Formats: sequence, C-alpha cells, structure tokens
Amino acid sequence: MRGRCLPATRKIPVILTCRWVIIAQAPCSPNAGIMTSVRFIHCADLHIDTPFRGLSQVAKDIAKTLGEATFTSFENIIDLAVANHVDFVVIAGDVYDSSDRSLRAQFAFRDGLGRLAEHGIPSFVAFGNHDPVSGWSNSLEWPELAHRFGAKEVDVCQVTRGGTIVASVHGMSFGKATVTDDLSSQFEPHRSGVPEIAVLHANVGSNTGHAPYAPTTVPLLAKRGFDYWALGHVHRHQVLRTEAPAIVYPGCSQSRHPNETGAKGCCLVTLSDSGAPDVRFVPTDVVRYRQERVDVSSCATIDAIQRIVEEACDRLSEEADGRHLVMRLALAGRTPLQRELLQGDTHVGLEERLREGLLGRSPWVWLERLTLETRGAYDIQALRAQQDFTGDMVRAYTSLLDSDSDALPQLRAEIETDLRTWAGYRHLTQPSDDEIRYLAERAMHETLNLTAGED
Ligand SMILES: [Mn+2]
Repeated sequence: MRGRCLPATRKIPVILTCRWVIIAQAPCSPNAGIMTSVRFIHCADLHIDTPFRGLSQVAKDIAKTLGEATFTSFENIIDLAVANHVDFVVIAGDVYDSSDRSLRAQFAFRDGLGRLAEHGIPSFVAFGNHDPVSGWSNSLEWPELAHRFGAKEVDVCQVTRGGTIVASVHGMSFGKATVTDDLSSQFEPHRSGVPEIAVLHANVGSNTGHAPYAPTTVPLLAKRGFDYWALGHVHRHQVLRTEAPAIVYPGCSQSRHPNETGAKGCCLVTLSDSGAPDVRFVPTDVVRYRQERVDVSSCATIDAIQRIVEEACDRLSEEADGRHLVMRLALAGRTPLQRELLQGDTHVGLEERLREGLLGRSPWVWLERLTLETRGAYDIQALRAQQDFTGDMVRAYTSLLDSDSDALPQLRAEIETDLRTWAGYRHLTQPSDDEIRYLAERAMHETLNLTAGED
C-alpha cells in the first residue's frame, strides 16, 4: 500500500516517501483483490492524559487505572488497526486536552502512529479545538506515514495498494482553538472513482452540548459529494447519516467524567462500490461510566437495599464486558425507609457502606456518587381527606397536579410578580407545566417527610 499527499490546489502530485512494504501483508487483508473496497479506522476525541473529573477520593490502584485509561484506549485502537490490517487510520481531532498540552500525551500519540507505520498503515490526523496546529510541539519527529493536515487549506492524500489508488483522504485542521467558519465548505471531492473520505473536527447541526466550532449541517455535508465524513468533536457516537456519504462521529475513545456514559471507542469502516457504507462501532474503553436508577421499593431494610444495589452492579459489570466501572447510582421508588434514609448522616453512611461493599471486585466497580430519589410510601388520597394541617398541605400541592384546577396558572402569575423586578429575570426560561408539577410532587413528599408520619 502506498500513499501520497497533495494540497487540493496543487496540480502536480507530490508522492510521499514510501519506504514501507505492505505486499507481504496483502494476502492477509480481507480487502485484498477488491480494489474498490477500503477499510479504515475512524477515531476522534482521544483526549489523551486528560485528568478525570469528580473522582478525587478513589483508591490508589483505581486512580492509576483511570490515569492510564486514555492511553490504553488509544493503544487498543492501534491494536485493532493492526489486527484488522486496515488500509489506514483517520483521527479527527482533540488528541489531547488543551488545558495541559501534555507532552506525554503527544509522545504516546506519536508512538502509536509509529507503530501503525511499522505495520505499513498510514495515518491521517486533522487537529481540533483542543489540539490546534499551534498547540503541538515543533520538536517531535513524526513517522513518515503519519500525515497531519494543515490549517490553511484542505490537503488531499491518496492511499495506494499495489500501485493502484484505492482511496483519497481529504482533511483540514484547526489552526487555533476557536474556529467559527464552516470549514466543510472548502472540501471538494476529486470524483476519481475511488472512495473519498473527508476528515474534520466540526459541530454538525448546532449540537448544543459542544462548542459551535466549524459549524455545518448534515444537508450541507451530504451534498458535497464525498463517500464518508469522518468527524470529531461530539463525544457521543452518532451516525448522522447511514447511506453515502455516511456522516459519523465515533465519539470519544474513553469516558472522562460521569456524564460521558456508556461504551466509548472508534469505528471500523468499510467502503466499497457495492452497498452502503459499513460502519461498525468497536468499544476500546478501559473504564466505563454508568448512571443507573435502582428501584428499592421492594426493600424493607437497609441491608436489602445493599443487596439490590450489588445485584444491579453485577448486571452492569457483565454488560461492561470485562471493563472497570464507575457508577453513579440513584435510589428510586416509594419506600417505607424514606424517613430513615433522610435522617442525619444515613445517606453518607449508606454511600460509604455500598462503596466498600463493591471494593475488591475484579474488574473493579467504583461507586462515584449515590443520590436519593426515593419517596415516602404515603397514601396521598387518605392524607388529602384529613382535616388538619397535613390535609391542607397535601390538598394545596395536589391541586397543582390537577390539570382541571386553576392553581397552576395562579402559581405562575405569583412567581412572575415576585421575580419581575429582579435584574436576572430576563435570563430565566419558563418552566413547563410538567416541570412545575414534578417539582410540586417532590416538594410535597419532602414536606411530608418533615411533618407527617408514614402509613
Ligand atoms: Mn473533544
């Protein structure tokens, strides 16, 4: 396999120095002999050496695994590329975190690409907002087969196998962290008859969970005439379009905080002239984050809660397929234990007890946080009929839940009157009726916990 790169504007192809020999590997490749089919790995948002947030008190060995997780996940991607004899690997930005510009991360990344090169696998890197071209050390020597896209124009690289061009990879990097132009508009396919892949770090479709850099849309990308858009930036794996051109975010390769839940990894992609793009998500993460609600309404004792939590962790561990787990658990459901759960330091004590109970597992499970979303097992209808303070209070709250009552519009009007003179009022958004009802129900239960006995 050979590769050559040329800026899109240049007429004369510049052939990269290609000293590697892939011929010996070619018979092993599932793609051998099918010249119009290419297979590659698409990854992004590696954030190598990023500090893990919200996990300051973890045990030492757990902290060590967490510290290495982004490195190991990247190693797993390289292993996957080598094992699958892919034609090339594309990385769509955010290799490291801009906050620390870790040299160790840059070394690890460079060495990983070096390992690909040793196996004759070219790599193509478009830098993003966390690792713009200006942020990289100039003192690193890169493997010849690793191509880093520039920030001034779109580079076009051709991948060849046995002297025949089998794909072209187009890409462009962020020159600085903040790019507000639609860079995708600068991409032009060559329509040379081979699969054409575009690599870019970009916010497609105004994803509000991420900074609006290099903004573009699915329809704009779809009409540019490529076969595959290899995107980076959004940390959740998403296939925005399945037919050619497939438009794909692989998501980050390893979760880094409790809100990045579920499997993380990269995409193994096969493009051929027959059939739709084949995009297979492959998990490469080492530590998986889960957020779960555990219904404890069947638990009559605190010990029963511990047992049910441990059962939930068994199940989640199994789903994580041998990976370590960081859990954020919420206890939910109506429980006669509600008063006790809310008393003094019961919550903290239970959290510690559950955490300790999960220690010693292999792979390990770390309870990052336990929240209480339980409610008391109150008979609301009976309380509503009572002619006392509790009855008045329950009637007031439940009238907000009743869609025939005018209590909710009245409450809205009162809130409006109280807040209108406040300077921050214009920044507020109106809560929906359902949100107000949800809060009213929670407030009613909190008040009952403080005032009423349990049935
Ligand atoms: Mn990122």
